[in-house]
Amino acid sequence: MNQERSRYHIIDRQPKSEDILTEVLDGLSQRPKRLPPKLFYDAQGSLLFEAITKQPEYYLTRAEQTILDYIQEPLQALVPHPVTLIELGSGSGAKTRQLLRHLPQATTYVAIDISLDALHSALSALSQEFLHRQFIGVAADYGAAFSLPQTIDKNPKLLVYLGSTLGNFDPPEAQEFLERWAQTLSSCDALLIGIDLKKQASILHHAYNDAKGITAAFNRNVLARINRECGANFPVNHFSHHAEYQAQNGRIAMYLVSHYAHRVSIAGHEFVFEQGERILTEYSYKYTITEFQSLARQAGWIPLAVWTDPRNAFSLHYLRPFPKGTKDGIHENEI
Ligand code: AVJ
Repeated sequence: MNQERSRYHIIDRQPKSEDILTEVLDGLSQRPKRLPPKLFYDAQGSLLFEAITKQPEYYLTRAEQTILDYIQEPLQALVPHPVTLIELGSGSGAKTRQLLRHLPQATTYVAIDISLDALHSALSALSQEFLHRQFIGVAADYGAAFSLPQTIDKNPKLLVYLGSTLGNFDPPEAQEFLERWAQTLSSCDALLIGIDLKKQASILHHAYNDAKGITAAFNRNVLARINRECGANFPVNHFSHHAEYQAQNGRIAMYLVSHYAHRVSIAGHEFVFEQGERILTEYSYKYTITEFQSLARQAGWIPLAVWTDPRNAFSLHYLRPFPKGTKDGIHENEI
């Protein structure tokens, strides 16, 4: 192994335990009780998510990687030279490796992820493989008001948001999120985003109920994390994983179901659980290509290209922000 010091720089704006506690108390005070999906990704949760992506039922990651491989040439041609890649929710960096290979014009790579541990392991590996690029990590909640680090260069930017993570937002939130980035970026910049497609309910069901129970462990891990970080006493093994496709809303909904009636105390606050009561831990919205494109247009983006895998399971979209001062990408005086 090359012992050379890896060349990357990390800015730590990770949410602190107090922020996590506030969100937990807030979510559990709602009816139905809920917990935000970003809490899944502590060190253990990030590893469990990696394991999910390797399960035979979880087609999303493989389908997206298939698309990334097969669009190498058109993508390289569409993306500006040089370009700074900014990736939201970079996770293990497996797909980033593919992108960096395909995009020699990407001189700088900025990874933004909620997990500091995941950032360190991804950036140390990537920076040893790609010696002539600049690597910056930002440990932050990119869903909250987020600003890019001042230190990044003035190159055009490619915002990368893979894995269909946009699906964690409900459609109005997703639109707001996309609007915010359209405002932040300029019309020379672009967005590459992965979106899971609507499909047969049984395929979706199995993807979120894998036979080995990795998704169940991932779901329950959030309670273990809250016990550890917020001084709570959830009986973790007395909650079961439940995931279902709610076709009327086009989403997977994931819950933790309490086996019996009990009380949980969290930093001096008490929460009552009925037998069978559910905590909503995640939505994962699915779109058709036209549904996503119209959402993106309403948020200020022009869809320029879309690709799918051979099974039409997953889609990858390339978009650019409308030029500023225009609506629908058309100058007012052209209408
Ligand atoms: C990382 C949000 C894209 O919704 O499929 C996987 C998370 N949850 N299995 C998804 C997840 C359960 C995943 N995203």
